[in-house]
Amino acid sequence: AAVSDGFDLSQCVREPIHLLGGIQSYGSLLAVDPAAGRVEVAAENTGTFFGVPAEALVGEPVTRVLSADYYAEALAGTAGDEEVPVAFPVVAGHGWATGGPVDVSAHRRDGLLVLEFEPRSADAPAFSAFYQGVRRALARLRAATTVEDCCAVAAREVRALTGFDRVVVYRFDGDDGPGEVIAEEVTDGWEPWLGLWFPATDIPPQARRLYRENWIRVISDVDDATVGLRPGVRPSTGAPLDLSQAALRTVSGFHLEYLRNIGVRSSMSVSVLREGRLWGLVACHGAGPVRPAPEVRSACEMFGTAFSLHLAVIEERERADALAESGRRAASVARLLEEGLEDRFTEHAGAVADLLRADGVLLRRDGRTAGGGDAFPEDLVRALGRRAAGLTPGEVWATDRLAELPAGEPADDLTDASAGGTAGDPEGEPSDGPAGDPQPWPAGVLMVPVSRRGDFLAWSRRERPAPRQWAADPATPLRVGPRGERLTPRGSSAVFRATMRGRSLPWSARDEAAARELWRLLTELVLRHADAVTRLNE
Ligand code: BLA
Repeated sequence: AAVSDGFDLSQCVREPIHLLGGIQSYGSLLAVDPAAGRVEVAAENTGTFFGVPAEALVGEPVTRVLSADYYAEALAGTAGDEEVPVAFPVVAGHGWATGGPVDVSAHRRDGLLVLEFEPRSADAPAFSAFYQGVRRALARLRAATTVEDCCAVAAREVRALTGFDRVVVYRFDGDDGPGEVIAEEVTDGWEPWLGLWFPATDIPPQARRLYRENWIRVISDVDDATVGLRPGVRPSTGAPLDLSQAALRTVSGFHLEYLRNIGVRSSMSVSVLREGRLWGLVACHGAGPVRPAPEVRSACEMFGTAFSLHLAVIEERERADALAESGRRAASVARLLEEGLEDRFTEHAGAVADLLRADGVLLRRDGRTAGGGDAFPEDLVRALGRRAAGLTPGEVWATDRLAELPAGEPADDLTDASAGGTAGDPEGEPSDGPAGDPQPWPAGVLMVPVSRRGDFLAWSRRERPAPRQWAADPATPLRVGPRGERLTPRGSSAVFRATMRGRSLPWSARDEAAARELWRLLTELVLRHADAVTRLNE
């Protein structure tokens, strides 16, 4: 577990955020056993909500506070499908302290019917006006043709639907990685976050898991006093009611502290998924408390789904275009190499390297090498040769962090100097660098084996040049502040620049495709030249 300044970050990872046993106080909650129609769990504010205290409600028929018609509607609306929640407005019943209309949201969880009640605020949008907003948001999304456009539209339209002060599109780097703000719409006077990276620890893994399942969450007021549930622990399960899908779910105290420290009072985020994985979030912040009506939340959730689907379409198209383009470029590079592979390879090394936007390129055949750009250190060439011998020709192997490979992985044989038995290992080959002075390895390598004897074609990349701008030191993402266990403020005013040490730009699917295509064309080329065939397959 990472410990920074006395705070144990593993606490964040262990916190079961779906079982915190509390809700936000602007609403109330009842969980009903659908077979018996009796309340099994009640929020502790039912007294002020329905005029019946929680302890008097548990075990009672739910129809004591909710009309039989409304209850039947909630039951029927969620019957048969545990995943799909329903929402509808009701008129406050007898004895209700809220007065006026109340929105009810219902879903099934843990075998119970979970009913959430929110007083409908006077400024909730009228259907017609609201529907126009949703249509417009979807139309603009449909018109977006690039990932960047798509994200810009998402930030703008979610802000228009909700009125939050800041809306960002935050994209993750890997499933449990840090993330970058790639689009933003923000109120004048707020510091811009566009381009900032935030440490992975800001959103722990269990939160990411929950956000894959439940696509929206609202924090109405970071200073709200959480309302407990009764019973806090359900006797039948030995655990608090599972609030994974509850709109009123109270959130982690760590995260509330985080939000206070960045100076916001309310928050909402919508999941963006790509092939079942959490690609990013549309994250929103407000200077004051908010209470988005259920249909506004649904609209944002629906927009998030449309955004996720549209993103997939765009990414697929960009990918197909890039593959076609890299195929064409590989073909033109292959033509340059038509006669005399080795000689031509050195002559046109620049073009071969450019094909993958690499810094160096190397072809190793029968112990001889040809190439250009950044030189491949001799020990790396040997190690790659051993690696290549274990792969099938044409099978791409790549890493953007050569130095970080775990033991047992290629680094093992990449650093093992004793494998002298590999066929064609060119011991004593002249090296580019001074003898005895090992040259630094590149940060990333992509390799395609061209024979089963350790011949290969490889590209290298240097350490990624551009430092990331971090909103907090990624090495010490959390520090205890003057008031105890506080997460330190972050934002553009304290930008922390750090380069990802020892990592190159990652190799894309397009890079792999281009490498494979060049390998295929070269193999064809070599096969066409009888003399070369003997050389390649001797
Ligand atoms: C949750 N952290 C979150 C969420 C976001 C962030 C968006 C989802 C909840 C929400 O919508 O507010 C973080 N918000 C960000 C980031 C940006 C943003 C990175 O706008 C940048 C644009 N957080 C910490 C540390 C811990 C931690 C050190 O910084 C652990 C101690 C925990 N964050 C944490 C937890 C949750 C969370 C537990 C889940 C909250 C919940 O849903 O209950």
